[in-house]
Amino acid sequence: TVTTTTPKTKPKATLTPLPLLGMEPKHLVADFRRNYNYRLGRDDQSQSPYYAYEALSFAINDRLIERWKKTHNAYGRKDCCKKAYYLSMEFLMGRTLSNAMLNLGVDDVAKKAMYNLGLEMEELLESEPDAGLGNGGLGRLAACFIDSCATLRLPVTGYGLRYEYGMFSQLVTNGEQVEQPDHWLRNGNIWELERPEYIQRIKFGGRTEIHTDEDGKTRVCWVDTHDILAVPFDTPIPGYRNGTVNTLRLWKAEATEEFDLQEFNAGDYAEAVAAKNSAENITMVLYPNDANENGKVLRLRQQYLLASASLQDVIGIWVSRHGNDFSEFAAKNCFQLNDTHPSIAVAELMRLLIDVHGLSWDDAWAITQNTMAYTNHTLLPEALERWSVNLFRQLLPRLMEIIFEINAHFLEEVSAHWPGDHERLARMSLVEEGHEQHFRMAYLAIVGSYSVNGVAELHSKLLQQGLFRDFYELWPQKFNNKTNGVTPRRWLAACNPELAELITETIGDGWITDLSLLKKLEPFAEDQAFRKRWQQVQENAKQRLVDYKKREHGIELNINALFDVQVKRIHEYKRQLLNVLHVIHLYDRIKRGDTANWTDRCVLIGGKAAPGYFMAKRIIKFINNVAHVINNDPDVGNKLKLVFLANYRVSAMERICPGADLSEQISTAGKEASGTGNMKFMMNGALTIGTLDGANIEIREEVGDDNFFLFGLTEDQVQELSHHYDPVSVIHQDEDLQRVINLIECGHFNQFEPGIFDIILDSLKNPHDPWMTIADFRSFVDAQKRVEVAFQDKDRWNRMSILNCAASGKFSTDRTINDYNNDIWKLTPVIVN
Ligand code: T68
Repeated sequence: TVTTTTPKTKPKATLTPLPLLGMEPKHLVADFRRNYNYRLGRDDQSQSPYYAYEALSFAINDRLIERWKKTHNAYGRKDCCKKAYYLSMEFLMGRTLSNAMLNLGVDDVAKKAMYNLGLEMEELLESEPDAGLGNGGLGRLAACFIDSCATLRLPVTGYGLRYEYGMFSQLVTNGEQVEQPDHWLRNGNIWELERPEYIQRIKFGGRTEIHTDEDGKTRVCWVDTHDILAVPFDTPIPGYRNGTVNTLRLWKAEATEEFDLQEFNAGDYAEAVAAKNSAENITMVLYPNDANENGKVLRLRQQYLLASASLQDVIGIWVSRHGNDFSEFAAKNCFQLNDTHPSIAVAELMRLLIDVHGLSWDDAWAITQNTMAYTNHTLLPEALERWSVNLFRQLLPRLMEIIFEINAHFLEEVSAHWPGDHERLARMSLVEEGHEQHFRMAYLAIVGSYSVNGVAELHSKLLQQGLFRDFYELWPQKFNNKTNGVTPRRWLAACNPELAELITETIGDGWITDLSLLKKLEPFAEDQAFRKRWQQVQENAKQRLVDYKKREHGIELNINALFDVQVKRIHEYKRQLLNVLHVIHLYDRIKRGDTANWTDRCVLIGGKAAPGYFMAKRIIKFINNVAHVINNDPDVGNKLKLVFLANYRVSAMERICPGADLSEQISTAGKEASGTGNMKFMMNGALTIGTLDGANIEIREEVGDDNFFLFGLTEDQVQELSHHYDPVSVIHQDEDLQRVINLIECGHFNQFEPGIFDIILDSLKNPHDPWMTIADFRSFVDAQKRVEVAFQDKDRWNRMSILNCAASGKFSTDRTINDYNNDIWKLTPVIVN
């Protein structure tokens, strides 16, 4: 028999702390085995590398959580240090495991541990699904930003949505894009932690009433609402080897309990369960449109859920410490709005401060205008969000009232500044009049913020001189530039370990957290032995890309060819068509026998088209048809290959950018806000062929004219030419171009599919073609010839490649985030022991 003695008084709970988890191979091996056998219940019989991935991930995640709690405590101890919140509808995180191991400093150790267990790390990493919760650059920027914030020890939380389905995965059938739902959570997500204790309630629908308190104060009440719950799921975001682990908090929509009860009691059991789904649908799927507003109710619900849940979360913590004293709120909190998608936060903060916490309009407005900051990511008019006022009236009646009131106050300010200027008043109003009224969300964001920034020098300048000119004239001090970047941890250290090792061996490892140190590589461009090693590393990276394509897609690439890569969303302004016209021109030269001094070339194009964007989908079909003809023509052989890379995504870029020779950044000048793929390629030693657009301009400034292949009209020239653009006569005057167009017109690439490329020809020949593809053809072909000459001189190419990498220091998000912090957020770094 066992006797137990119970102490008289209940002992204090001692759940924490535990001794720190070990970081040696033996510790990881032990934890891996425990997870594999007990948490996952597997044995040697299960061959799937997926379980091995999960078992290792649990071990790594436990180590993140230790540091996460310490970070949380450190932020708390700092007597409410100022914090920033990055509000974004998209966080395009990609995979987590390898980045987590790198940042924790256990990457080598874990590799050894897995090796000792007879497992291949590569295979294990490959079985992690991408978290594809974003469309493209904007979502990936948010992911790079939170990596840099943690690395810079800044107290910044990311707030977003936990979509059940991320960016669709792309199949290509008969040359056409077919979308497949991306149920990335199907096997669970070991990196997230549900936090039911921070659930928030979100109102929709209903109506407003004015209530008068005993003291005669009036208060607006938003009543008869259909509420839903926002449930937070947290993911740890580790800094680079500094003990800091920040939080990415993603909201999931769920039905409320009484919502079920009412319906159940009415006897409509099945209907009640079905209605529950309609609440949970809100965070079901990521909208796959980049650069296009679409005005759908579900999208507005998503936006409001993000804004309201995140603000309530922050205010809840504030009130728990300061009660209803908001005098210091703006000094301690800052919300960065990632485009206008979360801009309803401006009105929601007003609502919470006034209706819920009893502040006056003026006090609430002063706080709002001192806490919100807005980043714009596009000049394209079709991307600017406008919401129907009627939709607001039905879905968010209280927010509609608040926006009208903000507008009334704002227009008074405009009138005072420009008395009698009615046109300007109409231009600047938050309400666009017309057949139906619309709210202009970008204007709401500008009016409600103390900072407005673009994402590259040219883009910020064009915002000030064009799109937001009136606002710039009113408040020049609000406007600023923050040139984008990418995190060097994922985009160099993790994705290109061999190059990273060569760099570290040459200049030390300081570059990983201070990328400007890459400058030290510059003198090595003149070192013959170093150039040889650089070339070998680049060739190995190409070989890995070749092997991968062969293994996964059965595609044979010629390693000696120039790898000419364009990967990004498919959009007319990005001009994948210009790239294909050049490929057809090369094909035509081969067919004509004009191949003296030929440079073999593999042109790789990848990217997803928005499912509703017909032209973009037709461009994918065009690329695939041209590829089919060229790749099967025996006259072509190894001279030229065109490959469409299906299902381009974060994890694909991690393989692609180390193996690229040439990076195509060929948008029409003035259309690409910044670009960030351009930076990833440069960092990995690819050379750029590009227009004077977005961050290309700054890339060229950093690396020098001699090491950049420039072509095309400038933004000014595009503007000027638009008044008298005549593509047909340009075609007539250029024999090569004429031949290319003829080949397309005669159906060479669509022999059994008559007419399918007519819309492409029509758009190219249209004098109103805003992308001016034909105008830049000749200059592009000439630049491509300069690329070939450079590529044939291996020594020169290697020198240029080294110089590109050496000059890429500016394009680290560590620099970008330091700029945000110094100019906008003004946070103090917090050291975590
Ligand atoms: C991109 N924008 C810019 N938008 O195109 C790119 N849009 O130049 C820039 O480098 C990048 O942002 C980061 O600043 C986008 O990626 C979207 O994805 C998007 C999504 C939904 C709605 C509108």
